[in-house]
Amino acid sequence: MDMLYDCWLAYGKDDSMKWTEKYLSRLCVLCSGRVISSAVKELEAAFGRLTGNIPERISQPLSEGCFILRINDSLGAGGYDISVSDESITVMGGDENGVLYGVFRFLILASGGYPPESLSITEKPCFPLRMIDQWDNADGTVERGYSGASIFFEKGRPVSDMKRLTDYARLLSSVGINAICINNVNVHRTETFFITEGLLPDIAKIAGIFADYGIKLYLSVNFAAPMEIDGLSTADPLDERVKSRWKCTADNIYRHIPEFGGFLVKADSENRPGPHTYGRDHAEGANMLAAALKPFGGNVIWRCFVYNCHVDWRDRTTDRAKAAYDNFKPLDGKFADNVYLQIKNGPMDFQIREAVSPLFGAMPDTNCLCEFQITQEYTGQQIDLCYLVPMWKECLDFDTYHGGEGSLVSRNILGAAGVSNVGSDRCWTGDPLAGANLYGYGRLVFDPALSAEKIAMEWVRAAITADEETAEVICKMLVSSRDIYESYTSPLGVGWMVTPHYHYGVDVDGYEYSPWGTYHYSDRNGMGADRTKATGTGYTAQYAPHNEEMYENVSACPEELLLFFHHLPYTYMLSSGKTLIQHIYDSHFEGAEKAEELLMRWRSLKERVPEEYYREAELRFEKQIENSRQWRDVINTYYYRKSGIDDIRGRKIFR
Ligand code: GCV
Repeated sequence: MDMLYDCWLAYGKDDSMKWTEKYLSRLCVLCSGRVISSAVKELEAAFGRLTGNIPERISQPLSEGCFILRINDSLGAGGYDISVSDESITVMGGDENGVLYGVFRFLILASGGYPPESLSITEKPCFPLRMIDQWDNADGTVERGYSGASIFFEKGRPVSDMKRLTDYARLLSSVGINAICINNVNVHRTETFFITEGLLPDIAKIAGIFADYGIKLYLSVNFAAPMEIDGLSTADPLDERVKSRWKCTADNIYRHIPEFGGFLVKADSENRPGPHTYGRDHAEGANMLAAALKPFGGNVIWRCFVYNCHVDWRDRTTDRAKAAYDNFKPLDGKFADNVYLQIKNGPMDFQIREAVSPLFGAMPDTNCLCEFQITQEYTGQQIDLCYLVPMWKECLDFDTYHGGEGSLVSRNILGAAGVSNVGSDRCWTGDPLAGANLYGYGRLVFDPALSAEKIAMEWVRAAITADEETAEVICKMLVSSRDIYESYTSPLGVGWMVTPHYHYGVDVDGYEYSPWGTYHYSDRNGMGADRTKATGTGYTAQYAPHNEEMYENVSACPEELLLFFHHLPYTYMLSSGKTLIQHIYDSHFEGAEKAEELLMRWRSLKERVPEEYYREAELRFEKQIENSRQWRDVINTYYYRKSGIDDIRGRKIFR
């Protein structure tokens, strides 16, 4: 048994699921298909782990213990029902995927020590599209990857060993993921050719592995491919030659991969090509690709992460936060029905705290998806502990008020895409505790009503220990970790004080005079970006009236976002009775203390968690402490020097 590698599929890591042997010894499979075969393999693997034996296959349910699989359409796509009785366990799925999800759900909970009486469950996915985006490059690197090399590509080609990919497909489908885009949205030269004859057979092998687990494969494509591959002089989406090239491309892809999902596109963003070059808009660009895929049932997923990355910091009228809405809102209703807009959770870029993107709910006549970042680019890079489910949940639960009270983001989207945190490291995610984010992403987008605590607990019990007391401690560490990270990095939603480009560690002014549009505007009197209509960039007007008023009005603005929306004096009094500057000092001192407590709490578990887990995580907690101290001292010194105001508690601030 290799617990790091097994992640949350560590069946038999202790005695918790011994009671299931009686059922797993006989499998009665009353449905068929490639995904059902994967469900059966999983049950066989679990039984093999527990007993060393292979289950018997029976054609009729028996009364002395058996495991039954069947399909019942009424449960809906991806839905399932698990029922546990003295005689049998039945997993019914609304379709093949539903059966597979039900099997995994049962095994994960049973191996986490959840008792039989709690395992009779009926669930169905909230969204039809539950996607993972890899930012993997053909040369084996991973953009913003902190877990080793790519598991998809090496030396310019797709990998040939499918073992690791099969296990990845198992992990993803076990939490209900049904789509994956396997290459980086920044499509470089080699990856541009993934859609051509030379590479499609290899891509098709990968697609087959994922299809066995009910997961459709997508590719990120280069909008300028007709020029780069076919030598056309243009990539204009309205040019007939361009349209025809994409049609041939789609035709050829589906010949190799009948279950192909479609294209993911980053266009006119961060120097990537796109329709703007030809005076066309995003709808014209996306619809052209959508028309090529439509006959085969494919989709275009078009990213809304579009902004000017060459702004002049002197220009106070431009606000990067406004860009996605400004670009896409006017196009509502103009996209084809197989186009999905992928909107980042916040209007900037995956900061530890941002407002929720104003585009959610603002495009009622367009298919929208929410994009989350599971890989911890700005949130600790799988060194600092940062369980992200609470943040994603806040976004899905956010009331947009478009269409009246109760218009939650989760009701305005058809799915989600999460940027993967996985690489070739033994434990998949660099920090083994970051496995909670991958698991949590899948669970949350399957059912946004779940609490972050419940998800964390399920993961800890399945992946680390079913011992409730130990699991409780780890779960609390996870659930508090986002607030801790935030407290020593980004006061009150200001963001962007990270080391430029690398994005780990503090550099308060690193981005302050850059072309990226990411400023905190600190001066000797105060700090924060004024995004109000009254005196600032007018970003608040992109929200429905209820939210616009809340953000516009400094006393109604949620405190954690104060500096995201307002420029305030250091002497501004917060509801806690502290001044802004005192809050900054306190939060950074406390954050660094809490980072130390994390290590202490982890050390208290030394004898109670598997050794390999313990070691990998301990190393990272030690680094987190150093990181948090550096943040504390740099930020506190910086603001002391700017403001000249002392810490009322007289703690050590370097002058
Ligand atoms: C894949 C940020 C990241 C980039 C990333 C980009 C995006 O800017 O730093 O690495 O590129 O977002 O989401 O496209």
